[in-house]
Amino acid sequence: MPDLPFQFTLPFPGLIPSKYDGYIQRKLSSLRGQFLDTAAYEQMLAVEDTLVYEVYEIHRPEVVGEILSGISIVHPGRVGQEFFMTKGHFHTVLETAEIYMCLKGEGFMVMETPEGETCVESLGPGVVLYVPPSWAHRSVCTSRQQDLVTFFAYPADAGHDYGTIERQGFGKLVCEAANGSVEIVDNPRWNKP
Ligand code: S6P
Ligand code: ZN
Repeated sequence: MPDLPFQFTLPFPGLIPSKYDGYIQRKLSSLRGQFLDTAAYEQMLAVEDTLVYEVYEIHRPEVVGEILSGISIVHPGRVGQEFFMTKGHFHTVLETAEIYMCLKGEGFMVMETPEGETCVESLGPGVVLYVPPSWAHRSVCTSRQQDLVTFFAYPADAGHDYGTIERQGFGKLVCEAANGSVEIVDNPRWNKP
């Protein structure tokens, strides 16, 4: 844990924090059930358990008033027509918001409420996104070459509810269209709340 107050830098080009005390790697196997094209998923996984995204965290005590921040890096790739993405989650303390700032790459933040309202916002360098309290969120990398790198900050006591999204999915998917453009489509397998 750093001395207080503390600072860190996000050096170019990698943007990996100069100090961090948490590091998470999520591979294809940890996203089972989330991609629409299950045949493409199984085929890809049989070849390699590809690294989909990485998270660097600057931890703080999980108490009211503290803020946890870090860097999320989603790598380019697709499963079938669907772009690589994070698992996505609600916060366990539902009424906690989160700020994201995109530092590099191209993509989207897919969001939805417990009542099934959906919203998809585009991300690019310099975009600051406010994820309101109660909105589940998932970041998606749509660049074919570049990582999607975002800085995030949220209440340190928020916690993560992954189970709800694992069961119901998100209402919107981010896919590559036949002509190569990016399209947002309805998820036919969404278990709408
Ligand atoms: C945490 C925050 C991010 C994500 C990260 C990975 O509240 O939203 O740090 O944890 O982008 O996504 P996920 O859905 O695997 O936690
Ligand atoms: Zn979050």
